[in-house]
Amino acid sequence: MTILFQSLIHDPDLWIDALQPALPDEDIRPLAEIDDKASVDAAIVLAPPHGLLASLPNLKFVQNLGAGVDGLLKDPSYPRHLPLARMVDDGLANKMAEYVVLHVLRYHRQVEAMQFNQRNKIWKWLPPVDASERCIGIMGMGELGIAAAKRLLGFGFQVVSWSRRLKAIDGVASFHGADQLEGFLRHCQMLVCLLPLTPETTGIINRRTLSLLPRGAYVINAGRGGHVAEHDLLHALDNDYIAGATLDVFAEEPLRQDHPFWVHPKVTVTPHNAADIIPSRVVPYIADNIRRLREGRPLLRLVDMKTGY
Ligand code: NDP
Ligand code: OXD
Repeated sequence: MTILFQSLIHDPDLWIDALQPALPDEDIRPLAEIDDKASVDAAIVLAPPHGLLASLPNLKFVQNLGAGVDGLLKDPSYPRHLPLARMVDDGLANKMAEYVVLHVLRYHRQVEAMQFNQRNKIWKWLPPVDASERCIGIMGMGELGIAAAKRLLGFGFQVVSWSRRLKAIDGVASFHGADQLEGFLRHCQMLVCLLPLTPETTGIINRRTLSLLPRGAYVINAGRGGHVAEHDLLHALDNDYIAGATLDVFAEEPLRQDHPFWVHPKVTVTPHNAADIIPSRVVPYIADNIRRLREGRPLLRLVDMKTGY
């Protein structure tokens, strides 16, 4: 049987070269080299074209090359009965924690104000704020949220979190469930979104939830673009309720040329690169799951189709 490798952004040759030594007995091929769809029984994919996976009659297992599986599940023909593993990796979590720390510190240390002053040759002392006086809220306290929270605690920030189920993490005040969202938001001087995109979380950063943040709060979204009601965020930025936003993910990617986020003075745009995987780190996880599949052992890091993450 054959393993299909397909990715919208990764070089298949590079990945197959990395995978093959870990799975020497497997026939791993890029989409262009699959002659017989019936030969494929496992697929390693990132953002496959809609319909592709449903067209593989003997498919038994899907390994997503990312942590978020919303892109796969929005394909109406996606074969939801098959086991789907997502990417969970310390390297990815470290990268995301770096991204969160980078932008939290940028706001905390007023870097934008200093850059403005430098451009205008203004020597101005800005009063410092102690990290212990800033409260950072993390929405989505999974693999990535926990890694980010731990780093932020190390800088002395107050950290609060919001998840579906209660969390017990030293130093973090945990809020959970829809009923506690408002209480959580009221604490967040900086709101970091690391949620998966599901029907429950779509549009969760909207006019109402933004208005529950303290005036002058910042928003950092590295979850998915679909979490943000873009017009509501622009409105809150333009009327000075929200002080700034750092956005790595967008409803439509790449961000279209005429999108107001590109030029908005309070918005930092990054091109969906907060965290990415590297072959040397994740090949062992992928290979382990393929071996488990072959040996009929339980697969790891599976998505719960009921919750969608
Ligand atoms: P996890 O599945 O480990 O964690 C998801 C978290 O979100 C959990 O804490 C979960 O709660 C919480 N959650 C889910 N649904 C709800 C809800 N309805 N209400 C409250 N909390 C909810 O995911 P990861 O941390 O691995 O990844 C999170 C997301 O980050 C990915 O889905 C992806 O969209 C995004 N991502 C972005 C990248 C980038 O480069 N920008 C890179 C990688 C990922 P509970 O713990 O109770 O289940
Ligand atoms: C992911 C991503 O989900 O890179 O892994 O967005």
